Amino acid sequence: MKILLTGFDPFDKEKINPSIELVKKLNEKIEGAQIFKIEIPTVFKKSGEILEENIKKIKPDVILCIGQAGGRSAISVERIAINIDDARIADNDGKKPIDEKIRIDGENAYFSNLPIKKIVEEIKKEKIPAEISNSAGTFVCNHLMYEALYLAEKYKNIRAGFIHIPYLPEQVLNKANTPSMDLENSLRAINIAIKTIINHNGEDLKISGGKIS
Ligand code: PCA
Repeated sequence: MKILLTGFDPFDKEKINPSIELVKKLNEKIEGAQIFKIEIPTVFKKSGEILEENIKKIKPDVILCIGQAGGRSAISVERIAINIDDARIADNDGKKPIDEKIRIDGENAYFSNLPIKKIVEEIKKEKIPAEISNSAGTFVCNHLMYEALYLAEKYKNIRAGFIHIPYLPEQVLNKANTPSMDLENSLRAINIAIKTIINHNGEDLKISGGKIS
């Protein structure tokens, strides 16, 4: 099994992005699966283009994208990506699209086809906070997740999804009341997620990951 794993470069005045730090630290072989690591720039259009180039080259069975979600306290396994770019801040190329469709010929949204509930449960079993997220936002992470699922349909038989991780403790030294998670725990969580993906076939768990609002 080939797993394409992506992390982002730092953005929004941060010096570090835990997603790429974590990707670099993961083993290149996990339970027999080969892990191919790619750094993706936090740039709307380019992120999808680089992903597609690597899909053509590597022909992965699974695409797992990791991103930083500043302000979130748990590992968040994303359920859905929507067909819209709506930026509050500029990407690393200075672009700030507002209400632009990602793909004219794409669906309004795509659901992750990874076992998202099972992943959350397995991470929690190891005493690491994890949750389903019902929105990956409207910035570059949502864009990349949307592209991953659009391209998974285009290139066939690819499972794809996205996991957001919190800030690192060193990123919140001057951000009062902002949660963080150390790299060791995020790394353990993503390892568990990958093992769950490798060993899973069939239906996801039927347990709630919903929210009232
Ligand atoms: N997080 C941003 C983009 C890159 C990253 O790591 C996001 O959540 O959209």
